[in-house]
Amino acid sequence: MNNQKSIAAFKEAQQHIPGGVNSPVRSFRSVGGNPPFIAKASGSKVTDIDGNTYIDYVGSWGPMILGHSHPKVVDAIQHAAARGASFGAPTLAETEMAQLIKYLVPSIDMVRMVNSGTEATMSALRLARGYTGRDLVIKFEGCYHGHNDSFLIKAGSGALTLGAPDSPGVTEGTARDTLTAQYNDIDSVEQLFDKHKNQIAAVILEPVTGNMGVIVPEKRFIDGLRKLCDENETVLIFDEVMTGFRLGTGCAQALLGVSPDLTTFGKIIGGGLPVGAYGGRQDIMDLLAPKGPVYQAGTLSGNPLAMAAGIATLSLLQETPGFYDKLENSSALLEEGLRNNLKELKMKGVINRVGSMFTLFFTEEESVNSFADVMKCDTNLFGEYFRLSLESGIYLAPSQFEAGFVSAAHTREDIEETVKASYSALKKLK
Ligand code: HOZ
Repeated sequence: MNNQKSIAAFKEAQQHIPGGVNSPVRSFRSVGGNPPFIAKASGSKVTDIDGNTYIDYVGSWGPMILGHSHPKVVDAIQHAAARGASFGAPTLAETEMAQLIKYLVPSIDMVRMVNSGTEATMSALRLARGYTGRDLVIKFEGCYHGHNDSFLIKAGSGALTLGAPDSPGVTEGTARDTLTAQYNDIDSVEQLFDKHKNQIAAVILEPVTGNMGVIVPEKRFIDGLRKLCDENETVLIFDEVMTGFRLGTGCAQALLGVSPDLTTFGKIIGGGLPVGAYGGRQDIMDLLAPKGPVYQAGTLSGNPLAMAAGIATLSLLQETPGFYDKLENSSALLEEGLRNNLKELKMKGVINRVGSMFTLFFTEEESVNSFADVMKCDTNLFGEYFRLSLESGIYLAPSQFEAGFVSAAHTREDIEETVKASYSALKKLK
């Protein structure tokens, strides 16, 4: 595979952008090799500046559930752009987006648009603190909620990938206000509630994790969180930036049968454009300025292009008959293929999948249900697998601690080709 142009581009980028990238995992630092610089994308595939085409399971880290450059989304963006890129004033599209989210997610009474998932979680936490008059927040080790100071404590995703789960630059005071518990371990949460009576403003989690790889919450855990938050008048925040509209139109909360008090969104609701949102119970959301005293604002919030792309995407998800069934079928086919590969080659590994989110963990363990399990994975082996996959035209997330995403544009042929390439890569690793 010729990647000379990408190699040169990365070298040049490193002269001007820290690490050559605008988001750390993209640098391939933990897996080795040179990141392909992407020139264009269509459907299930991305093409780099050297002309190599890959079957893409990154999907811009989640937003591209319809596949890249879906004609209806492109059309919506083009029309919106022609009417004006940004006004800093109310538009009809913002109300339409809010109505759509409320209609699809029953726990949302009111919703506020922002520009990224990071902004959404940051604002939701401030609101929870304003509502409860308390300072402390509980997050889970390995969960990632964007790069706000409060959440860069034992964080997942790029922070974990690059070995910096607790970032320098976060003040001691902020770190003190963030308590960490263990995912899928309700007792670890209960202990924190016992120790910090009437001081915990919020519990935040990825209801199905993606940022330490895919982990499914046990029923006792997720139901237990709801109960503990109710008993302690603490705000339960589901960070559905990744899972929102990925796991169904009702998001992970519908799948799990648990209603959070607040939910954060991003990715899919922007159809590939920068976006975020947070919403939930009326009595909490009413505290937001200008109605209430909790301040949050943004020049580009509710941006017309992002609203147009998001509305087009959400509309297609709910209007396309059997959309999520088809996605489930393609994803199940991929899972089955990967499982068969491991079995045939007599190799150890765990595949976790929920709908179109999946992770192949390189581990000797029988299951991966916790952060401790994730930490037992062989990241060097993953790195080798990643590079071999890329070499054969399969573009996976460049970290063991991330989810892969299947889109509606992935065909049976794409999946079969992926399974075949994965077999060859695994065989070389034996
Ligand atoms: N940390 C992000 C995914 N969990 C990566 C974002 C990006 O590099 O675009």
